[in-house]
Amino acid sequence: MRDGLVPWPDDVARRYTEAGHWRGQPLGSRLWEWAERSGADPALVDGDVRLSYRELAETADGLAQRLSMLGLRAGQTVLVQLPNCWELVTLTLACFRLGVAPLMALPAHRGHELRHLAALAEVTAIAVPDQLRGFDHQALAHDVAAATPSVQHVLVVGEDVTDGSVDLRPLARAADDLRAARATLDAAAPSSRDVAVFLLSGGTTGLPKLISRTHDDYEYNARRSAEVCGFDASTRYLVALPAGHNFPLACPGILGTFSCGGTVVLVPSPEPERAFAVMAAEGVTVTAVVPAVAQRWIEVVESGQLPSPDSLRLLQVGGSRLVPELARRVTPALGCRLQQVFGMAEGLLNYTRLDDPGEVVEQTQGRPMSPDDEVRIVDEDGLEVPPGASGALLTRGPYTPRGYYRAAEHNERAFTEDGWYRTGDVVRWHPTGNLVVEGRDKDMINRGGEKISAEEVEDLVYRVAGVSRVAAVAVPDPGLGERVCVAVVAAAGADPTLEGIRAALTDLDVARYKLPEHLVLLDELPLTKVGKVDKQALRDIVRDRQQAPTPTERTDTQSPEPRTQTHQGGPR
Ligand code: OOB
Repeated sequence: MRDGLVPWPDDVARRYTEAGHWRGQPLGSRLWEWAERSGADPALVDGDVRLSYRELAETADGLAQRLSMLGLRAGQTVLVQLPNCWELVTLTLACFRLGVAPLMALPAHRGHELRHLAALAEVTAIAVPDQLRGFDHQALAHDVAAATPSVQHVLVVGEDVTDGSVDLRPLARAADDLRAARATLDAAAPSSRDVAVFLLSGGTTGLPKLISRTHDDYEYNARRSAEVCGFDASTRYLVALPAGHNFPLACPGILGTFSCGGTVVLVPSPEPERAFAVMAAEGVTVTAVVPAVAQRWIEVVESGQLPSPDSLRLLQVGGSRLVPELARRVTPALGCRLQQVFGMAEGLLNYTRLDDPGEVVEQTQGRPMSPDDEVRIVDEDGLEVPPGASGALLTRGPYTPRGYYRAAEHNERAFTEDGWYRTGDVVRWHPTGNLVVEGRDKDMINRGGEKISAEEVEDLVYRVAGVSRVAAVAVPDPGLGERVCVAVVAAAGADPTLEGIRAALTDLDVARYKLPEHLVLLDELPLTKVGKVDKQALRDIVRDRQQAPTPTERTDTQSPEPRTQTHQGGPR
């Protein structure tokens, strides 16, 4: 087993196996079970590329064989930063076959994030597109490779594969000798207790943590999700969110759809024009989105810009809080059922069920999917709160790992001694036995489902000239739920501006979604009695500032520079 992994205790693992949750089988061998069951049925659609189950298995085997000729071995890791494309799916499956773990970065990540991930996991290869939305990922991947001694290959998907990169596409085709390739891969199959995939934590401290998901636990994650969500061979699932995120990957997502013989359809983004056209053309029946996307889709239909997607039966919404008012509009506008999903890359998944009454689907975030998910809601002293009261959510279960990868110190805080994961979410039980997410006690900003660690933003802004002290908090936003606000105490004589801070962070090669969108200049930060920044008091100050007229509108100001600044025209 890899060093830095925190396994489940043996007796617990035995229990999960006896219960049938864990099958003792690597995900790569499931691939061939699927192919034998659904052979000629369509498995994957990406534009003009269509792969049947048999073709998918053969392509993954061929790719696995060629990656192994490049030197990739079981126990290694590949940093994967690909957009939604068939190559991402086949590469993931090829890695499963080899026992190589794909580490799922997001297309929005830049050098700051990728360098950290590549070093932490000591990745052997990096897989990127040549270009994406005008950004040169290939050049960035080579920069990261140069800074990371373990990296041996940059694998590139695209037309413009430069010298020194490996063109991935020609590798992703069936092996010349199908049987031999399959037999060799079967013989070297990884243990089901090994890491299948690394997911990223939203992170509350510094840079993202790595979540190791084993073949056993992730296979169960996808298969049980598919059961709860009523997936079957007629399911046509649209991947609209970034495919490396847990939600579209395995909740039930791509792997859950494969587990029951349905079809996975890929689009590059949830942008409605394209997504709706593909849904119509491919007869998509289910998809997963974040609330900000659900809102946009509802609006384009309600305003008559686009007809509602006819074939859609189920819309899964999760990743951040869905307000009941928006939840109520889903079915009338989109003509499909709503399912709320409260999940996390760390494991625990809660779903409203398909036969739940409207009230439950609109007002709660569902209940755990597994009979062996354990949930506790506790107060500040770690004691269970009375039924219906809100408190901090702790969880353990058959697909919630007992620790982050290579993060011993952090694990002491994030997990209790007896293995409960402190989710950082504040929840309560609804009388119907479902969970309601009330808020969180973790220092994180949830920007339309994209999780941003306040501490990471603070660490970065501290590096900007003219900043003496900084604290990052979320400010409410009607579209995205939250945006990043930084409160800054300027250094003597300095006059930091929002645009200056954004430019400095861009120079540090930080993903764009983390750039602060509001700045509040203060003479001092509010502190708690023990001298820590009082984030609650700070949120109140920020809210009051935003409600007050801006200094430029005031007549009594001496300051030529507004004290509260908001970024205009940023990405939605
Ligand atoms: C999903 O996973 P992550 O790892 O990006 O983020 C997890 C965190 C949760 O701890 C919670 O704070 C928040 O995102 N969250 C929600 C929510 N779903 C997630 N907050 C309120 N309401 C919800 N429905 O976001 C994720 C993973 C798998 C499936 C769905 C979402």
